[in-house]
Amino acid sequence: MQQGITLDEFLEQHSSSLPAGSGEGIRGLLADVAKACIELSELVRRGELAGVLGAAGQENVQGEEQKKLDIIANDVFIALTEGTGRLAGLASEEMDHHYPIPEQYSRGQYLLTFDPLDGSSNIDVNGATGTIFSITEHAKDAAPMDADFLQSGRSQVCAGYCLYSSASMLVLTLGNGVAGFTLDDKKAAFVLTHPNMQVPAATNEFAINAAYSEHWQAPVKQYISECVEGESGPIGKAFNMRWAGSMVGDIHRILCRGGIFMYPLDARMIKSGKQGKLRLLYEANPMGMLIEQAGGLAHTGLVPILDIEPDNLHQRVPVIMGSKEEVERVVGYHAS
Ligand code: AHM
Ligand code: MG
Repeated sequence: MQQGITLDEFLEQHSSSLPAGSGEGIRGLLADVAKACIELSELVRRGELAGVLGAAGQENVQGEEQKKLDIIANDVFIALTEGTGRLAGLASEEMDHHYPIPEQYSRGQYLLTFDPLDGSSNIDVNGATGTIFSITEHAKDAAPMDADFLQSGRSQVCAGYCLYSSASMLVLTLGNGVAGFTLDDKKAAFVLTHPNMQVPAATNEFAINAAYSEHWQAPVKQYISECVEGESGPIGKAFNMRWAGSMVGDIHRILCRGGIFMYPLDARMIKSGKQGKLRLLYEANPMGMLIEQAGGLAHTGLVPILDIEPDNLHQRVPVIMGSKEEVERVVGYHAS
């Protein structure tokens, strides 16, 4: 892969990685997604100057408080994709049901599922945030229903995220490795800076919100206490801990230097009938595809994330992903 080429040039060179006949449509769609990410990057950077900070004063379908930027980000994505003829529909964390393409526009053959602004509790404190997206095919002529979005992670044609941080970066997989592009603000274009991103198999860095440790289940309690025991413990390594408060921030670090990220099932979730915190379609599947494509593993503790057959648009799952050796260790603790 040639560093310094733009996302458009990269997509032109790599369209053979995409399913036969889908090259043009996917390239156009990814260009639309990139445009939306550039618009959001500008808004995030301007922050209070753009009047985008703070709460929106309403909740999403999952009862979570929405920030102004959650809603703005959702609207930007819809506005830049609905009239292109490339999408059959969109679904996001911020909408109760999928968004059908309005009748005045032609319908395309792809479905876009996305988390418009991940890590939204970081917005008001200038922390890392991001947009996560996943593209699947809609192989029917009829307009999609919610049920058409319920495709397993293995069906994703491509997936990625845009990180809004000290630099904005778009990280993408077309199912043939992972490439990272840095936003050149001056050119308003993403430029390939991180070809062939790989998650090292070994790591000594974990990411988990340790404030919930009293609620964790036995395998996670065991694993983290062994990490904290360091060199004298059973793993025999001194560990470091990081928690960005934004999955995009944490997964980006893991794609750059390795690590294990966990948002496990815990006793509070079980009590309230939830199967996890992170959403399968908007967060776990796209990030799982990126991590697997970079040589890592993405698991719930019981099954590989990408093998799950979704049963609900807003389904939540436990998430354990990153460097292979440590994910295998935690999965092993679940098995025993
Ligand atoms: P969001 O999509 O509503 O922002 O929620 C998902 C985020 C993840 O990015 C992050 O890993 C996690 O929630 C942080 O949760 P917590 O505040 O419990 O640590
Ligand atoms: Mg999120």
